[in-house]
Amino acid sequence: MIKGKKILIVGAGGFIGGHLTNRLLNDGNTIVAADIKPKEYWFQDFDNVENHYSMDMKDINNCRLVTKKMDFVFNMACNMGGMGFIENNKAECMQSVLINTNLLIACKENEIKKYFFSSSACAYNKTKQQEVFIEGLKEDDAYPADPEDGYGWEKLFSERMCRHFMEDYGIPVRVARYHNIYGPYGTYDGGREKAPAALCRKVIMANKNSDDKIEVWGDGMQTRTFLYIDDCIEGTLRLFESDYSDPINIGSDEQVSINQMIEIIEAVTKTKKLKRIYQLDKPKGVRGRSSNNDLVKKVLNWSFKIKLNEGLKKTYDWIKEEMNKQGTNLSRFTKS
Ligand code: GDC
Repeated sequence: MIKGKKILIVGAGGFIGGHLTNRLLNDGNTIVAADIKPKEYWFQDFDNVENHYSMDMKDINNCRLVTKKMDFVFNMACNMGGMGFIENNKAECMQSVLINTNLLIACKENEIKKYFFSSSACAYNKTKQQEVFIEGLKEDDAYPADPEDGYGWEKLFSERMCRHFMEDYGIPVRVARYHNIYGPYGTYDGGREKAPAALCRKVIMANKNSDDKIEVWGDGMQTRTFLYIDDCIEGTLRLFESDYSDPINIGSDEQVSINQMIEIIEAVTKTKKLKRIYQLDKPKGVRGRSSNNDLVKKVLNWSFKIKLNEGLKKTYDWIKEEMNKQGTNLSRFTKS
């Protein structure tokens, strides 16, 4: 367990960053938290943390300021979202390269002891994800490089920058390739939401309006592995404490199609079967993506625990509660 350390979390106002802040704080660390979002858009905000709201880490001066005297730095910050966002905002996604680059330079100058970079399954070669049910992606499948355009290229390039900062300057790095993380305190509307939150929201709305149908992007046969946030945080911290410095999958073994995910949501919320309206012109991303977890099981002795039915129920309940608070307005978290 990491305890008694001074830790900077960049992207702390975001979904994974917020949960990580909570955990590291509870474990007895001193946390400095920074995010480009203004205070009102942070998903989680803790009093006993040094919070830097509206701080743009693309500016190296900000990186230099907040990395001073830190033991560890977690870079959870990037301009991102689900397929609806990353397919239509490639230039914005790629600019996150400045966050990682400037942070690494500042960490080198301020002699940080260990650095974490949150990469993505979008770094994997697209041609290996063209079938509905694929073998899980192994870490080597990122090369030869042909990642998701925009967002995936940024992740792959930044992974490599981490590697070279370690090789050339001796900064220990840890890099996780996250496979579609979901759970409470994340985006569920406004355009950046990923499939689990979007589908929960749509089922909630159908129930609220006594509607008998929901809209689904694509034909619903596309597959993914989704990982619940608590498992993600546990895997992340185990990786951070390990001596493994190459990129590694943090994902589940539970590969499902989008249609299966909707069935799970209906089952755990006792919703009667909704008619699916398939929208074939919406962003679909790769046809099939799943995480091969052989390496992570071997080097971290870690595997996911929370199954989709449990995780989706918790996510659904949280989103429902938030939507009840908001009425018909956009979520208070969504800056649109
Ligand atoms: O958005 P996402 O969860 O991202 O979409 C998964 C699949 O669900 C896509 O094929 C999409 O078309 C389908 N889908 C069906 N209905 C909907 O209402 C909906 N909303 C959304 N968003 N999708 C719907 C993600 C990236 C992330 C991150 C992870 C890493 O790609 O967007 O930024 O890096 O990957 O695994 P996904 O899984 O394609």
